Amino acid sequence: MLDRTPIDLANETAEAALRADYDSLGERLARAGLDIAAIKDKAARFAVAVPSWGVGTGGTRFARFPGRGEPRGIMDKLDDCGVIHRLTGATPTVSLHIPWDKAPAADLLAKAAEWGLGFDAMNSNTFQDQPGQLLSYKHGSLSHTDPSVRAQAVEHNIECIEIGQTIGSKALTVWIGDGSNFPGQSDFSRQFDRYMDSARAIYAALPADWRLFTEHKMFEPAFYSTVVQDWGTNYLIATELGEKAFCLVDLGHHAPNTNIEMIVARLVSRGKLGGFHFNDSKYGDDDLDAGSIDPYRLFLVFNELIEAEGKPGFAPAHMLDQSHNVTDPIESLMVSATEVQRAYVQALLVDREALAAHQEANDALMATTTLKRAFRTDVEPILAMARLDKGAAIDPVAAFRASGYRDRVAAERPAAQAGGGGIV
Ligand code: LRH
Ligand code: MN
Ligand code: MN
Repeated sequence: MLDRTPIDLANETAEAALRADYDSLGERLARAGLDIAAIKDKAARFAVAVPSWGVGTGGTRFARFPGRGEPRGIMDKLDDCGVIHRLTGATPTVSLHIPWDKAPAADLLAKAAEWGLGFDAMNSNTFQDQPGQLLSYKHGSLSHTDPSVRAQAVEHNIECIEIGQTIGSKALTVWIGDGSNFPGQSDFSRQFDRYMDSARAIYAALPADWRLFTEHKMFEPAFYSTVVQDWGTNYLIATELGEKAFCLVDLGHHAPNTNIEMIVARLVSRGKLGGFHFNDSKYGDDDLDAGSIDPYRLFLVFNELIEAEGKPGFAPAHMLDQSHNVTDPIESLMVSATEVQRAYVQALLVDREALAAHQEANDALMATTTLKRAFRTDVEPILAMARLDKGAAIDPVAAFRASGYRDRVAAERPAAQAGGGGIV
């Protein structure tokens, strides 16, 4: 556990300076007609889910260098996720990956309750073979040429729904590695038809109050073509399946320079945006920390989301999906959750009336300046005050380091072996 004392102690030292910064920002925002308290309340309500697999040290296909006190299983992972939420106040839910996180529902619920956590979307896994698995996914899963492999993959997804129902999850995220490595290896149309048949079978098993998220990805592990390669295919899937099916946008799953905020706007306009896997990238699916490379792009995504706020049924799921190779995963996830929240708050500051007027008048310079003005505002005092109000940490990383949590779990959890590559 992580008791409150280190948080309170760290907060006591930082509180006076924070109050001064918050008041001064409040005055500045008031001059622009913005009420800082209302913005802070929205910031406090903002939440982003943590992926259970994110709290372990990641790895590349070349190597994995484990960190200290790596979680041994889902119970340790939930402890780490609990710490992230306690310090940031922004990550009340955890997204599980099956079968990595299989455990009795009562144990999962009890551990989550200790930390005040809930469960976000369930993630299925048909991109790896598991020990004891009957049929291999080497040549695909939901789109495999062999109907028995497809049936096995469908069954697995249905099992994920069933597990999710026992722990209060309300969504299933499906990402597949299916694709091809050589021109001619697969018939694009027949492969996609097979995928759709399988997806329909999964959709048919979806409870009435659940949503199905499908996640597109341009490449990897298949390097010539993937079955769900882009938002266009993803939109086809969600549209053909029905009203409970939505597209999930993982920021890292696009070609460099893709205008992701525009994809977001298109999906919003057709009511098919399901949610996000936030991360950042420079070259491909780098799974770098959200906001660490291009915070402006993250802001522009949130600019579209704020524009869409209030539309009927608009409730995109927010989740981090990143891999930590050189940092403490708990620290990275705390910083990333805060970066996502920061982009949200900055987007709240955009003067939308002025922006619309500049757009109508074709004043490109003033339109873009309107966005930049919001982006340039340092909203840290708002985020920190939202945390302080909740009893979370003004400075989560400083409080985490002062708490000694990593040393404590390093003593309890045996050191993991360094080894070959892996996706997480
Ligand atoms: C695929 C992906 C997908 C998986 C996760 C482990 O690249 O983003 O969301 O579930 O990685
Ligand atoms: Mn993802
Ligand atoms: Mn990914």
